Amino acid sequence: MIVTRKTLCRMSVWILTVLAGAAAGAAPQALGHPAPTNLDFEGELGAADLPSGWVRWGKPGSGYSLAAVTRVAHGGQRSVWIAGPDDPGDAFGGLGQAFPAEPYRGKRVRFSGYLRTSRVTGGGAGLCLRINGPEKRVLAFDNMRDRRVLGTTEWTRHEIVLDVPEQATAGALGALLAGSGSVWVDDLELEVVDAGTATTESVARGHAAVNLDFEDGTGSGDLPRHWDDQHVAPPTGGDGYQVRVDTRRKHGGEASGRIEWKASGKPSPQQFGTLTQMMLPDAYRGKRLRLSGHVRANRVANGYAGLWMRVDGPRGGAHLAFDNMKDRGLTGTRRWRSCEIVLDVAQEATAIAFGALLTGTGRMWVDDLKLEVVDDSVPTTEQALAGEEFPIDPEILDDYVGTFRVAVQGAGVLFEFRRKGDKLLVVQQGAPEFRIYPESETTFFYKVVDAKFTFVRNNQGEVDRVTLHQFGQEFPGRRVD
Ligand SMILES: [Ca+2]
Ligand SMILES: [Ca+2]
Repeated sequence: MIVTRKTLCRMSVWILTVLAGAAAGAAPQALGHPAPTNLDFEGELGAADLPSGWVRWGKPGSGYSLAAVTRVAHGGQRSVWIAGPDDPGDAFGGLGQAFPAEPYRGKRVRFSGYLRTSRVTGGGAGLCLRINGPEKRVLAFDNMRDRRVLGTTEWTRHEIVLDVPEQATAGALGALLAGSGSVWVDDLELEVVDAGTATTESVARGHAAVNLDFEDGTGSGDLPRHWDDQHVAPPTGGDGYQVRVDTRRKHGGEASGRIEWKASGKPSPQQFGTLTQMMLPDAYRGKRLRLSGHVRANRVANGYAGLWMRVDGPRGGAHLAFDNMKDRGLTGTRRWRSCEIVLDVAQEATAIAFGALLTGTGRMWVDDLKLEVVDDSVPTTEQALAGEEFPIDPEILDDYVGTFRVAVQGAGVLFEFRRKGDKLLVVQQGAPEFRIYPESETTFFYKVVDAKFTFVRNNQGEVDRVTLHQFGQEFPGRRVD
């Protein structure tokens, strides 16, 4: 199978989490307030003793306390106090509110406020501002991830400056704590500023592309902080691979990221382990992006070690560009080697995923990654996994549209083929849509996985069957719709 249900569930949860940013754990509901309200916390207390107009952010039960307090305030009588648990893991706590975007469209806004902290450790305390567009797309985002407040500090003013695009539908603002300790929040303000005020948008890019040198310690489950081992690209994989920070082998600094096959026996050809980050593409739209870094391999067999990068498009996962170094990964035992991937980031990109991967057995390390815009003189490394594209008459795609049931290892798996202009797209049982590319008039290949379909006509010339080619096998399918 191309994608298992388990992978898909994890994938969609992960993508939603990442795209919506830290503030999305519990998205604030529209509160019916015309604009941000009660920003000095002097108003009446609302439900659960929260300041009126505000809702709690973060997962319930993650150990964060949140209260309006009167003993400490920057202005007036009251502030809000957020306290983190001793062992916060990757959870965060905070408070926020939604506001309509209309009054701010086409303008630059500054969200500022005062924070006071006591013994904050972990990810830190910060303000957060998010601008949403249609279909819950995040148009602009900054949660101060690169400049959070740590330790014990007196009342200090902090700010976020973002542009609100014309297509913005709503905004959300708030304050959060990711870690242990306490933060007090007071005297927040949202105001329109002129173009002379620089945006802090550059840090929204840092929202995901962080800890590229693996020096930032561990996050959950001994993973390098801010890295994930989820498998956001099909096919399924991961089980049997361990992903860790390694302080013994490193290219620079004191640590690297390591992926190792830990299970007994050999992984199947479709398994792999990854280090993954996702980021918003805004800073890179319309540009050519290079991911470079250093990779080291130890006894890698029946597979390879390398970097990977993918540019996602709208509609839940259609891939615009992809390269996983399948054609040039490291095998055997190799000292640190410089690797790179170059992809174009289309205007319609919605996310960029990147990292390192290991297939087969053995162990790999990755360190000192770098993302940078390059000019058109640098060729892209995008790969077509199964050959070159074949020019076809797009009208022929109509013959392939429909749903087919393919027999895979005793199970009937439904694949729906759709035409969009001159493109053929395939969806497997509610999974995200992937484009498949013609290598002949009847055979179409995935770029994201080494698999392809061949359509078969009956005596009347109607396409009533399809064959899935994967793992060196053929799986027959019949049209059901
Ligand atoms: Ca106050
Ligand atoms: Ca390092």
